[in-house]
Amino acid sequence: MNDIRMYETMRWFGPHDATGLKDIRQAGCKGVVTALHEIPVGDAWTVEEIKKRKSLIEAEGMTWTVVESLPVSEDIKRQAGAYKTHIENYKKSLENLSACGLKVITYNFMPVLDWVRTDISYTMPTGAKALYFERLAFVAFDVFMLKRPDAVNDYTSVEIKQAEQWLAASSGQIKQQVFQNALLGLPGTMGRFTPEEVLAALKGYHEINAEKLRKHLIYFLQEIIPVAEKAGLKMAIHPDDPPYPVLGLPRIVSSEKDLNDILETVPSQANGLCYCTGSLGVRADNDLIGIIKRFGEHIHFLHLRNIRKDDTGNFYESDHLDGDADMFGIVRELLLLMKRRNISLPMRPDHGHQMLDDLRKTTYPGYSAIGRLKALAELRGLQHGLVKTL
Ligand code: DNO
Repeated sequence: MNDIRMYETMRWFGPHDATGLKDIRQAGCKGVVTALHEIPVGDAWTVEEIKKRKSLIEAEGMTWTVVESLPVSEDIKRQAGAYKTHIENYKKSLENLSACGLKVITYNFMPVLDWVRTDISYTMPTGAKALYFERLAFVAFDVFMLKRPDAVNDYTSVEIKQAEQWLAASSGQIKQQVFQNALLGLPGTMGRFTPEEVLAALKGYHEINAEKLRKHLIYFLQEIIPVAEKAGLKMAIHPDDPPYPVLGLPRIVSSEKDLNDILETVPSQANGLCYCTGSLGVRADNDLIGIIKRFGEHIHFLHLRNIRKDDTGNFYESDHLDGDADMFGIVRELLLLMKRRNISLPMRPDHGHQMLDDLRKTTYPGYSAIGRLKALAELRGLQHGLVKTL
């Protein structure tokens, strides 16, 4: 068993995705990562709908390997409104997914916003476009454009002054872009929140600090993990992106300590992680290789991506083999882990640059076809070489 490899997959957002199943197959993937994005968050997924989606994938010679995501409603995160019904629906969805042969379920526990970027077409020296988070642009958005009440308390006076200068120096077009990008909705949609919607959603978290949110996550896990266990499913929580509080909202899946708390409080093989190098890697205190060493038994899904950060809080999504994360060391450690566990973990190249023909297409930010194809090919090559050395 010396050459266990990662199980290569790509994310597909469903039948309307510009990157189709045939493209994913041509990229050499055996598996597809997807979700029933059209079902309202909080509702149960029926066997019928799951089977329909599954058969589309199987008709192209691939498997539906991972569910990403089975989303957790804001009511569950806030423990308000219909949260009890939503948890029952979540359990039902898990049972139904298991009945259809699904095994790994990814989700996150980030309040309101999933990921946040200020620029979705940051030009790389090659001309390809990347996703970028510019700290001052975000502070300017929060304090001066969104005008979130109390936002000034979350930044230093120096940052606020600099954000004011950023604002004065930026063209109307740049400001407009930052405003729109920061309000982008979930990955896989082109929809965005209105400022009023975000401000209203933030109000719903007024009384919820990190400690409270953590309690809500633990409650949720205590409810659903036994169901997942029984159904033979592995839950994989996705880390926060970026891994720190945003817009005054608490975030509790950001650091190694957070991961440890989650795994320790609800001990079960079914309670696991989506190991996302791009999200965790934004924090300099996250030891990416150490996390594999210490939590490897609970890693059920891999998102491989690289970023380059500076010490003022900016980061952009760099080439997969060329960023702050030591991708060589990471893939090597993952291969050792899989060998130890005698398991092939599903992996997807997370995001990719918009490049070549995709520059002329409208693609989901981060999810154009060619950039991901390139990323996958690079990761595959790295793995191919490394396997021979282990
Ligand atoms: C971004 C993704 C995340 C991820 C969810 C998982 O591209 O990695 O949006 O799908 O956070 O629930």
